[in-house]
Amino acid sequence: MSRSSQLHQKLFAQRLGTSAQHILAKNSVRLRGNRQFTIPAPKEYPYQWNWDSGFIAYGYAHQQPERALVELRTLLDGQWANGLLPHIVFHRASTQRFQPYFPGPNFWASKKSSANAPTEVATSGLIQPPMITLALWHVYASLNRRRPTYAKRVLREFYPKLYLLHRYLMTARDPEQTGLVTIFHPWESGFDNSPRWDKPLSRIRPRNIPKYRRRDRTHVNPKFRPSDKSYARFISLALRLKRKDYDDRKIYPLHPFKIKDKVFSSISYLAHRRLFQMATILGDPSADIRRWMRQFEKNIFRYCWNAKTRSFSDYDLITKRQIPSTTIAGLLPLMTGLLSARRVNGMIRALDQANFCGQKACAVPLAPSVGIQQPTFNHELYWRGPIWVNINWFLWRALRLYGFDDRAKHQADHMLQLIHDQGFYEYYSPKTGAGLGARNFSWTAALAIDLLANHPRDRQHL
Ligand code: 9WN
Repeated sequence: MSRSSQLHQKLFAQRLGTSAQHILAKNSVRLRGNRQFTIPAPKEYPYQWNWDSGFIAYGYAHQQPERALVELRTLLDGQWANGLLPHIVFHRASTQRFQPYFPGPNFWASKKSSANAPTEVATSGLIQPPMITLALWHVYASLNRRRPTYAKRVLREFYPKLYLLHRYLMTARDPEQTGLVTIFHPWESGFDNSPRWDKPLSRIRPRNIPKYRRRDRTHVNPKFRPSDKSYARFISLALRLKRKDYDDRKIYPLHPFKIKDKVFSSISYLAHRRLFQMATILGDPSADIRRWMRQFEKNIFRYCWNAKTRSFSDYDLITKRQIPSTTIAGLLPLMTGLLSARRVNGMIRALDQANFCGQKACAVPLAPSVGIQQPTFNHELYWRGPIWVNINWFLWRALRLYGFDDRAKHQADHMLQLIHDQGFYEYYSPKTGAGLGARNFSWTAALAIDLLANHPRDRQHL
């Protein structure tokens, strides 16, 4: 590489890294008692979201590990006594400072509904994938290089809460003991509006819903957001959970949306592995964690592998069938590292097809959330086609894991270039490459920092 192109790349990385740090700093909210959190995006998402904070902590970990710890500590302030880590924590400073959000703290009524809910802060009654454990491990690893004694103290502080969270996921959300997590609501998946949920959602007949006003279309173009029909079903499902006091034992027998989510479960599995490493370092490798791992290793194939599509399906506990849907999520269990070389190669080939924006079929060669040849594909509708940075980051990690280094580098280059050209958006159109949804989106910024730090060409800079 010539010196001038090296210099160009250095400047590119510096500029992008600095802008990303700037977004995280601007989206950061200070609370009392040394607590801080980062809103996912100004206006649209004014509180603390669970898996967002996990991704965000990855970004902080490189230069501000202490800030990463504060992010995760502040998230854990919302943890319930039974281990549930809510998908939104409504810190009071946010309520006072920002626009109203629906469904907000009064809708969820966490304190009134459940004795398990924290008394100091209001939360939602749903969960999200446990990125927190992966993020904490990432912060620990970076601290451990310089301050091993302190790093171990950090593990000791976080471990009991993380263990409680994993135990909740593997008991209340897996009474079948499959090692796969049951979600009760599409919002729990993080892939809220994905066609993965169309079929099970079609069973939901919204009734007894008090009048509500959607706020999610105030700050972003309404055509990017879910339809009113889907929204009514989301609200109806959330109300059913509240009416059962968020008590999993009451919910489980009759709840109409019970799905073993292949992506949530894959993230949980990776998180169990990190939890197990933490437990070993602390001298208490719990047999439970090992059991959860073994259950997943067997059952992800038993319940979710689909030989016809040669990818993974979600499993509907009500129909006792896989949910047929071909979205990018079908390839994400790649990240577990459990697949045979034959399966991996088949899935990488699928990624390289036009359907997933290979063969120059899209404005950028990054994976869209739904294949562009699928009937449900829409290039700008939330989770139904756009390119998300977190999904492509997962794929980038998977490519590295299986040794596809050049392919991974190519993926990282395109992600960074897209973010550089368009700005830090919530998602991007595969058709035009344009940034869509919320602007100044925190996890896009945080994962850009992580990509830059892991990217060979920029290793020395961040
Ligand atoms: C509902 C915050 C969250 C993400 C989700 C994403 C979206 C919320 C919404 O925003 O969900 O939780 O209002 O649509 O789908 O993954 O955590 O960024």
